[in-house]
Amino acid sequence: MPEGIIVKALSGYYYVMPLEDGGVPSVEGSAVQCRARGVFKKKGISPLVGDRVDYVLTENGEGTVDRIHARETELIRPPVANVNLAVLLFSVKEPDMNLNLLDKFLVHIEQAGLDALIVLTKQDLADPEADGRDTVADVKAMYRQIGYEVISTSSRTGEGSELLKERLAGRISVFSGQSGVGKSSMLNALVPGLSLETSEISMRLGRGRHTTRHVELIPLHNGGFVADTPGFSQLDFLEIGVEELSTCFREFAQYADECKFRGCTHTHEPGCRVIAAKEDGLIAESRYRHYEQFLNEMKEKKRRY
Ligand SMILES: Nc1nc2c(ncn2[C@@H]2O[C@H](COP(=O)(O)OP(=O)(O)O)[C@@H](O)[C@H]2O)c(=O)[nH]1
Ligand SMILES: [Mg+2]
Ligand SMILES: [Zn+2]
Repeated sequence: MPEGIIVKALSGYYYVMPLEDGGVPSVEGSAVQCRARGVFKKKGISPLVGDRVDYVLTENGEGTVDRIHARETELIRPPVANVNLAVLLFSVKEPDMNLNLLDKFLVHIEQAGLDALIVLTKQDLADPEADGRDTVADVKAMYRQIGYEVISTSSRTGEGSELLKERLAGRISVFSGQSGVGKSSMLNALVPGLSLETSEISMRLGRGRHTTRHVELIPLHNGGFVADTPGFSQLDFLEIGVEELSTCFREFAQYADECKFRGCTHTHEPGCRVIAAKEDGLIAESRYRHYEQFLNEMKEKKRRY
């Protein structure tokens, strides 16, 4: 039975891109429009974009999804299966880099167990002289220190696109980031022939319009797939436990092990090694501040639900 990957789901149809022997998608061929077998519905299973499936061709050139292979991962927002890399795009300007949001994404990624790649877009707009100091370099150094890979790109100059392409090879990735940071422009630059809609940032609102709608996987020519997620997906902390939050800040771990009290929240406890590390400059101020903010946000949410 032929195998494929669901690249799009729309109005009860699943669009399956055939995989050749060796599991490489055949980018040249077009996707097969499939219905799912009735049995999935009965069992309450719905195929997801990103699912690897067996399908049969039916007489009209369409097909039927017959079996869903076991999923490696399953994201809820966006609803995509088998994602193993989250690419977090932040522009150096227009809109300004938002480290609070970056740390929020990282918390969710750590919790989901995905690899993260931080991409600082619109490098052509960076102007260290006008800014007084090279804030982009500071941000890079800070996140690299924690252990995240950070790369700089520009869809205008082509900077960083080869490296980014290499990182996406053979994986299913999601591109996440606020509207207007250049996700669609970057994908257009990476995939010859692709022409996703891009939009001017609305100056009045200070944020981009939402031009990307349903989830769709875009095949790259190196066996990778990318989901350009619809606009800015709302992140809340409802699925994360208060105790779990600090473990999602990777660099806290080595200090948290040595806190005096078990279950230390690293906010006020005597003998807290995390607070000490922050005071010694071993943990970045902004990371610690965001930890405190998220903790408060979580407590507030849990009170209301
Ligand atoms: N200067 C500059 N502008 C860019 C770059 N990439 C995207 N843009 C612009 O930023 C705006 C938003 O881009 P878009 O790709 O639609 O962002 P998305 O909402 O994240 O998909 C558009 O006006 C693009 O032309 C870049 O590398 N440099
Ligand atoms: Mg877009
Ligand atoms: Zn502590």
